[in-house]
This record gives sequence, C-alpha cells and structure tokens, in this order.
Amino acid sequence: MEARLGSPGHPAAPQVKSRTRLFLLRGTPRPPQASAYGSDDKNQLKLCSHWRSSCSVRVRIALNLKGLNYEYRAVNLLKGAQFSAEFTKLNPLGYVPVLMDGDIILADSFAIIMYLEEKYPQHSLLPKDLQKRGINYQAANIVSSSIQPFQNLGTLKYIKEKVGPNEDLAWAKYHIEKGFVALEKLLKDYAGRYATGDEVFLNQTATFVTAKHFFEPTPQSLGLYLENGTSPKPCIQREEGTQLNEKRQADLFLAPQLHGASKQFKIDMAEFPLLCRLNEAYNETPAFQDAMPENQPDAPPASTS
Ligand SMILES: N[C@@H](CCC(=O)N[C@@H](CS)C(=O)NCC(=O)O)C(=O)O
Repeated sequence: MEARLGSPGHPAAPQVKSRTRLFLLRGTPRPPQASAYGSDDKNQLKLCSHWRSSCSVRVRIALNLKGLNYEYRAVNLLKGAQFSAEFTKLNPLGYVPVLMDGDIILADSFAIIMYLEEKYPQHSLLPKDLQKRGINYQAANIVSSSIQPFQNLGTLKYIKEKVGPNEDLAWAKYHIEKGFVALEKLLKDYAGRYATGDEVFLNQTATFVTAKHFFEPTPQSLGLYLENGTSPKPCIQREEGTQLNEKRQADLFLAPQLHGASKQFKIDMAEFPLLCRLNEAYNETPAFQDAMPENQPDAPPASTS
C-alpha cells in the first residue's frame, strides 16, 4: 500500500499517481518523489490536489475534458499538509489546487482553467457566443467567490472557534443557499443539458470517438490521442449549425459545488430544480464523475465524500 502524506513512514511525501488522459484510467502508482512537490519529469503536468477539494475537482474535470495526462499529487488538507514549508513555496495561501507545467506553477482553479484553455484549445471550455461566455464567467465566479470561500475548511474552522462549535454548518448552508438562489435565476434562460445550454457549431464536419468520449478534431487533439495509442474513428458527420450539448467553464464550477452541497452540507436540493437537473447531467458524464472526490487515489476507502 502506498504511503500517504503525513503518514508515519513518509511524513512529507505526497501520494503520487499518474492519471492518464482519460477518466477511469488511473495509471500506475509511482513511488514517492525525493522532493515532495518538485518536478522530476518536466513534460508531465502535475496537479497538487485533495480528494474532497471542490476547487481541485474543477481542474480535474478540465484536464479530463481536454484529454490531458497528469500526475496526481495528494495534499492532505486534513493533516495540515497545505501549511508545510514545501507546499507554501508553491502557494503561499496554503490552498489546493496547484498545477505545475514545467517551470510554470499556478495556484487558483480559475487561473489554472484559463491557462489550460489557452494552452490546450481542444474541447473549448468557453462558448464562442460572447453573452454565453460572460454568463460562464459569472456563474463560475458566483461559485468561486460567493459560495466556496464561505465553506472552505479554514473558514469553517475559524467560525467554529470564534463564533461557536456548532455554528459552522448553518453558516455554510446560508451562503450556499444564497448562491444557489442566484445561480438558479441566472441560468434559467441559458441552461440546456449543461449550464449554458447548447452550442451551435458552424463549419464542423466530423466528430471522433474513442472508447469513452468524443472530441473535436483539432490537430492537437488528434495528435494527443494518436500519441496515447488510441485510434480515433470519425463517427458523426455533423451538419453545419448542428446543436451539441456542451460542457463549459460554468459546469466545471457547478458540478463539485452541487455534489458537495447535497453530500457534505445536506442542502435540500428540492428548492433548486434547475441545479438538480444539471447535477443529474454531471452524474451521467464520465469526465465529471471521474473527477469527483470518491474516485480519487487519496480518498479514504469506501468514501462517499
Ligand atoms: N480561489 C481558490 C481557492 C482554493 C481553496 O479554497 N482551496 C481549498 C480546497 S477547495 C483549500 O485548499 N483549503 C485548505 C484550507 O482551508 O486550509 C481556487 O479556486 O483555487
């Protein structure tokens, strides 16, 4: 069994796993590195992540959708590994996720996702339509600025200590529900199967499939799949203007928030029918499911998060 960060045998060594580009393929566990978070293979993307961190889930979904290989470096937030000298060199705030791409180190899920979007254009996370693009930014920011910071581990610890030992849950629920009311209203005119609905693709003729999902045939995405030994097959001839349900930036932020709201914070989701519907779609989408807490290498056994 692999040592976990903070375990007696390896107090500073994170659990390192290689995750291949496609969900459900977990790759082979690697031995702990000499430097806990430092880079050995410069060409390999690395993600410092915690299984239950919703901010990490957002990035894991982006990596999955874009079909990118990455190495999973677990940071045990429950044991305070985020405050270690080694980790705070990467992110002085002591938060996951952190992405390492060669010498580039980025902390903050929004920044990471925008970076990935620009560097790896396959499966664009932003719609071409400017208004929908703006709605994606707004929905993502409602989650990342007006909900998640109020339910963050450190915040809840502070509320427990300074306000009262049983005040944390009510505090978190208040802010989650306030955000959900806003999201429900914001998305009502845009949502389709996913948060900002269907996208009209122009001049697109074919989609390629692998065993698990389709992707858009950019030179980069084709190269990536061929490199990984998967032979993509053209399967759908799409007519100009064909509508396609697409997963966009807003979905990356909503999915872990909805997952945690019902499982961890016991929010009554009956109040939020549109968000419930989106959550069902996320539950049926492999790239999202693979990124969820219970499917991570550092999740406790039989975790339901
Ligand atoms: N704005 C940051 C927030 C990061 C953040 O709050 N991460 C949480 C996990 S979701 C964390 O590391 N918490 C550790 C702590 O509170 O000590 C982002 O989007 O990445």
